[in-house]
Amino acid sequence: IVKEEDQKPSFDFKSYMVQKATTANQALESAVSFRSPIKTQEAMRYSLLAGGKRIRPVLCLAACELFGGQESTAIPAACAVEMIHTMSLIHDDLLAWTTNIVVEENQLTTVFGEEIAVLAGDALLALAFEHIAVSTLGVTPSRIVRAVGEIAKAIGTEGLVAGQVVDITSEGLTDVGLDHLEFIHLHKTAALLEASVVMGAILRGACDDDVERLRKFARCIGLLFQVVDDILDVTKYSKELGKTAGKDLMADKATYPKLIGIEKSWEFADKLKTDAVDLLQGFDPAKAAPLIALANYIAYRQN
Ligand code: GRG
Repeated sequence: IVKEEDQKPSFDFKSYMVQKATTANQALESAVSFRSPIKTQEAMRYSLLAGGKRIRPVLCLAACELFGGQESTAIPAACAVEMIHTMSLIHDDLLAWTTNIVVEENQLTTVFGEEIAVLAGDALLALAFEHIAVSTLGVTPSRIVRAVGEIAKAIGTEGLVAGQVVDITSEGLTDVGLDHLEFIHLHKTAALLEASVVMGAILRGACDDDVERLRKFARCIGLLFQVVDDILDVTKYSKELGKTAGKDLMADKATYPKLIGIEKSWEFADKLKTDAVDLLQGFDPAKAAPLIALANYIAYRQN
């Protein structure tokens, strides 16, 4: 796809990402301090502070700032989405572990064992809710309750769990169509991006119309994230002639390139990115610049 000059040249996306990710990392570090029982705390810190692009917290902060909010308003919610993201990766890895799929040496389950990994995931899930409820300051209780409702919906049977269930029960099926694939991605990936963005907006007091506009934006970039991921998988795979065990096991998995081909997958990605950017028209361009740049980043990233 042809890279468009959606970003204002004055906006330095790289510095923005570094600054917001640093804020998120510092807040996460102090949210999961050392305390007893030390084993679970260590495991939580090991997985939460291991790195990662921090896209979800940055989206949450950027959405809050779109409406003139401060970082401090949305930082507990931003940490909470990263805690949920991390716990979902832990539980996803556990599934691979229990089904004997080759796992990485530094994975939580390998380092701490299965029982501690389950508990660390559970504790992160609980901490996410505690953190939004207790640490969000200067925001009305009704906004906090709405934000909590959004994140809860993104996790359960209308969100991540639904996506994961449909994904695992589709493995090996030969008749997985586009609607089915879209359902999986909208729930497994887009739901948490949606909660991140929408919580940032709600906590700052955005009106319902704006919240719904941002919800659509987030769904576009969530799906975009996964379409690009599918394309990158294929392009990386064709470069790696050695083919790893993980990729071989994914051979049966439905992906956009498999269902519609690489070219149409790029066209779809391009449309999703354009739709996402269009949804931000009408907002203050300077304040919308970070979210537009994030959409571009998701579309053009290399990993
Ligand atoms: C949350 C209760 C609860 C259950 C979880 C296991 C499960 C149910 C869902 C699986 C969700 C899953 C693993 C989705 C994939 C999400 C995804 C796109 C991961 C990659 O995100 P990046 O690239 O990762 O943002 P980094 O490493 O940068 O943080």
